[in-house]
Formats: sequence, structure tokens, C-alpha cells
Amino acid sequence: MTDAAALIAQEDRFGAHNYDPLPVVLTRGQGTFVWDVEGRKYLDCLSAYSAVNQGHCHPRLVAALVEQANRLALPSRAFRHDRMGPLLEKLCALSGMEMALLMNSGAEAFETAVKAARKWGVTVRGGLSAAEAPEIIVCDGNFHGRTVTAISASSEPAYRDGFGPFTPGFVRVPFGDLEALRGAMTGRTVAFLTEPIQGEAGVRVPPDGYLSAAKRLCAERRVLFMLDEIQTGLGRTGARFAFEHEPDARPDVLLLGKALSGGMYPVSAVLASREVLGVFGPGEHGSTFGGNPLGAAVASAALDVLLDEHLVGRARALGERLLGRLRAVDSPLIEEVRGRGLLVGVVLREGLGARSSARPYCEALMRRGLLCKETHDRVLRIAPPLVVTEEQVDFIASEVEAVLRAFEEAPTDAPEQGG
Ligand code: IF1
Repeated sequence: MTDAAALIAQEDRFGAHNYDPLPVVLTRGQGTFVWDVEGRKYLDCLSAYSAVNQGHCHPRLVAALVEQANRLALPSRAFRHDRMGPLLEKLCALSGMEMALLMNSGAEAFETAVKAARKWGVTVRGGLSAAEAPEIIVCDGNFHGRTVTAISASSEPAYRDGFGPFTPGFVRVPFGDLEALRGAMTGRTVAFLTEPIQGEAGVRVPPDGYLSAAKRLCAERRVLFMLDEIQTGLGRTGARFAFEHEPDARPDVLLLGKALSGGMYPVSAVLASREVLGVFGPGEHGSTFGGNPLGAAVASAALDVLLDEHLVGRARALGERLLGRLRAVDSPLIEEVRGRGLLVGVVLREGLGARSSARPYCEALMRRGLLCKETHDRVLRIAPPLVVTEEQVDFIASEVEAVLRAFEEAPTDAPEQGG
């Protein structure tokens, strides 16, 4: 049995099967590349779902982690530490928001935002009677995490089935539909929360102007406009934040995670005004690891790398190149190529039998040295680290085209196609 096979068997024997990973066992990463235990090299086109925007094992992030780990890792929030203030100020300067609250996972940022919106609505904005429960509007197809409250907001049976009862107070509307949003707003609505581009739903970009119009509508109704940029933020879409693709879509509440630490340590943040984050009094919210100096040191370095290496501009220019190259592929298998910056989805047509599922294409690409992941069955999600080069972008486009061509010739029931 190979090392890989033994490791897979060991993982399957002792680990819960809550994922269906590609059959590759990775052991090393550097920049845009990862290597498996047999020494094969792959171009990473997932970036850990956009957490590794700065590239794998970036030397500045490793150095920040090691230096801080040798000094102070976790004093707890019972005491202050010297990494907190500088990171908070850097985050607010980068985002233009007034204050931040640091947590660990994206789901915790979501939970924090839900708690803030509810308490803000009831104790600051008002307008709800004691009998009226605050409501938060979310979008069909959303993904905000795996906690019971996050899946309570989800429309996806696969994320919800079997895990109820659910947290009440979420109202769902179609993504991108402003009139549906308007119609769903009542006196109980305290916030509207959406991803600016839906990642898990298959890289769905809303109509131009949707975010700005939603923000205006929220302002008219004194409802918080909250954006989950945990996946789209920090350069991924070719702007610092995806809301910057529209003229005036700055949110009242901004959720960050993933690339906030460059994938080197779990750090998430909720950024908002003093009025909103002021709803949390001492001891009312937090977590053991939230805001610890180790994560703060890594996050500070991750933001420096983002700016020093001009990763936002790279994502914009190389994303345009990648989208252009993929859109130029004339294939009967492709329904649409969509996305922004280096967050790209290749949507396969329906009705092609086995060839409508993206998984076999991902497995074929894996055999050709390129790692990406299917989302929602028919979408190939392509999101390389933002340090990707022009040559590597061309390689990605040519390999995707080669696999598509192989599947074009394949009889519909041939699973082992493309490489
Ligand atoms: C998994 C999906 C992506 C996110 C947005 C919050 C979170 C995520 C927009 C929660 C996390 C991850 C979670 C990971 C796979 C991946 C994912 F497929 F699940 F939906 F990227 F699209 N908001 N997304 O994308 O952040 O708690 O994970 O730190 O759970 O399988 P987290």
C-alpha cells in the first residue's frame, strides 16, 4: 500500500467522513503550488476556498507566526496585549470602517454579526414591540458557515437536513432581486446580510447596481446593510473588497475571515460603526482565542503582504486574463463562465449526463497537475492564490480547455476522461 493509500485508509478509519476530498494527499505548499506525498506538484486553484490569497506558506507569514509563537500566543482577553491595537487600526484604515471585533472562524463572524444586528435593532434603532422578534433578511443560495444559526439562514437542504430545530428570525429572498428585498422588509427587519458575490452557490455575480441599491434601501428603512466578504474580501475579486466594484455599496457591517490571516491561522473580524459594535458591553460576547496575539501578528503580516505585493491589482489584471481566456473557449459543455477577479466559475450545461457534473473534470485536472473543486455539482470553481503568475494563468486556461475537449469527445458514461 502506498503512503497515500495508507494515509487515506487511516483518515477514513479514524476520521468523520464530513468531506469528499479529491484522492490526493498533500504534504507541502509554497506560493501557488502544493505537493502530494508521492512528490507530484500541483497548481492550487482553490486557495483553501480563498483563504490562501497570499500563497501557501508565505515567508513573511511564517516568520510572523514563529516570532509571535515564541513570545506570547494566548494571554486571553482577560488581559490586553500589544498586537491588538495595531491590528485593529490597520483593519479599520484598510476597510474604512470605524471599529472591529476579532473572532476566529467565518461562522463566528457571522454569529457575531447576527447578535450585533439583533441587539442594535432592539436597543438602538428600536421600532419593535416587546412581542416582535427581530428579523434578518438573507439570500437564497447563501453560505455563511456551518453553525446551527448559519444553516438556519441557508436554503441548502444538504447543509440543513437533520440538524434542526433551527434558529428563527431569518427571511430569505432571491439573490440579486431588489424588489423581493423591498417586499420582505417589515418593521421587524433589523438587517440585510448577503455575500456580494455568492461563492458556494457557484460564483454568482449580482446584477450591476444591486449592492448600491440594496444599501440605499436599507438606509431608507434604517436596516443594517451587512456584507459577508469572508470569501470575496481582501483582493480576491480584483478589489480590496467586492463592494468596491459598485459606486456606493460600503456596508454598515463587514465580515472578514479566511485571507485575513493568509490561511496561516484562523482569524475573522466584524467591522462596523461604533454605534453598532457598541451594543457589545464587557463580557457580552467573545471567545477563548478571539483576538489573540498569534492570530493578530499573522493577520497584520497578511494585510501587509496584500498591499506590499499589490495583490489586489494582480487579481484584477490576471482575473481579467483568466476570464477572457476561459470565455474564449468555445465548448458545447460550457453554459457560462462567470466571476470577478480571481474568483471564477465555469458552469457546465445541464442535460449532459455524467458530463454535467464538475467532479470528473476536477479529477481529470488533478491528473494534469491542477487542483480545483466542484461546487453545486455543475460548477468548476477556479480561484488560485493572488500571487499566481501570468504564465500560470495561461496554464490554468489551457488545461481547463484540454479537459473540456477530452470530455467533448467522451461518450457520456466514460468517467475516466480528460487526463
Ligand atoms: C466548509 C463552502 C466556500 C464562506 C462565506 C462564511 C464562511 C465561509 C462566504 C464560514 C466558508 C468555506 C467553508 C468550507 C468550504 C468553504 C465554502 F463550500 F462551504 F461554502 F468557500 F464556499 N462566509 N466557506 O465561504 O467561514 O467558518 O469556514 O471559517 O465548511 O466546507 P468558516
